Amino acid sequence: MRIVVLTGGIGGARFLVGVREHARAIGAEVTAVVNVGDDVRMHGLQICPDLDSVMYTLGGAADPERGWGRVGESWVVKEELAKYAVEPSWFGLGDKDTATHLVRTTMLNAGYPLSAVTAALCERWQPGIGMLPATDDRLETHVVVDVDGERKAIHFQEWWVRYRGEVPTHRFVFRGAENAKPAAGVLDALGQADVILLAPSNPVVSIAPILAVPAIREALASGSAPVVGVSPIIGGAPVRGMADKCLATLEVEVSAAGVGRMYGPRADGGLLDGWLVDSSDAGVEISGVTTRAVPLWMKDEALTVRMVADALDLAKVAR
Ligand code: GDP
Ligand code: FO1
Ligand code: CA
Repeated sequence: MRIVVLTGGIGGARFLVGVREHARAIGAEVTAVVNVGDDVRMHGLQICPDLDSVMYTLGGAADPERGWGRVGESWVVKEELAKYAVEPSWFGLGDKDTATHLVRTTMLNAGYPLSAVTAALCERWQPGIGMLPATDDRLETHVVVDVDGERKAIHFQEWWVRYRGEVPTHRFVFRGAENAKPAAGVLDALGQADVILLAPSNPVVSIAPILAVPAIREALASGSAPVVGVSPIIGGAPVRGMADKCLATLEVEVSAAGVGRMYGPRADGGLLDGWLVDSSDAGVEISGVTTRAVPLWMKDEALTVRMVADALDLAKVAR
């Protein structure tokens, strides 16, 4: 069996730990297609937060408390940059993490596509699954906001890290998406998939930028593999992160039903055949989508494996 997972950073990464474990048990092959909308160039370095969250988490090196970057990190580079008073001062690069960005940027500058660079980085981290960026092309999430009485588009990282999303926010724009092509390997993975899972990642800034690549959206819509999504919203709130702020901007209800309806039924131009919601959200109904309620808190690996097994089980009935 071949499983493809569309994913963002930490929520998706934790889900993938369960997918990898379950896949080992049933002899399945896993490919993650990872959001690149968060990617940003800072101090001349190309930073890919979601790819790194997935790579470090599956490599056993992620910081579980902070939710991004490396465990046991030190901050000498950040402190030294601050002494030079260089901007952006609001964005911190850990020392260990910086080595990753140096390797990545050197390879990108030498002409390697991001997919090849990611494969090279993964030789060290051995994530145990295939990891592909959604696209090798430049695709960045920008956010239209009002700051100092002026309406402008800022990078997603500035919106989140500098302003914590606490500025009047109008919309999200996936710059470059329209002309972006799926990265090498993505269409093959989707075409050969027996099931496609949408991780419980942020629907607005992690999953939507992947689907903004026209050929990826098309492959999901017209492919034979069932698509099952896992709700990142439990009891009307995101477990952590900014999904509530993002959904509010789109005027989508912050609920498992709201996100499920936003994704919509595949039979009707949407994405989903199946939608997994938390037990506490039992009773959610979305026309044209098979829903099921199971525990969705990824408190440990065993619970996450159960969730994954439930998602695969739902895929069978959701065709
Ligand atoms: P990011 O890119 O680092 O923000 O991470 P993702 O987009 O992959 O995941 C963020 C989402 O994960 C948030 O919207 C959370 O609600 C969701 N999330 C985190 N932990 C859990 C959990 O235990 N269960 C579920 N269902 N969702 C979770
Ligand atoms: N998040 C912060 O809140 N502050 C930071 O200084 C910061 C730096 C950073 C550097 C590399 C990286 O991969 C992620 C980083 N993040 C930081 C997390 C990131 O802003 C977001 O949480 C993700 O993009 C959301 O997926
Ligand atoms: Ca993200």
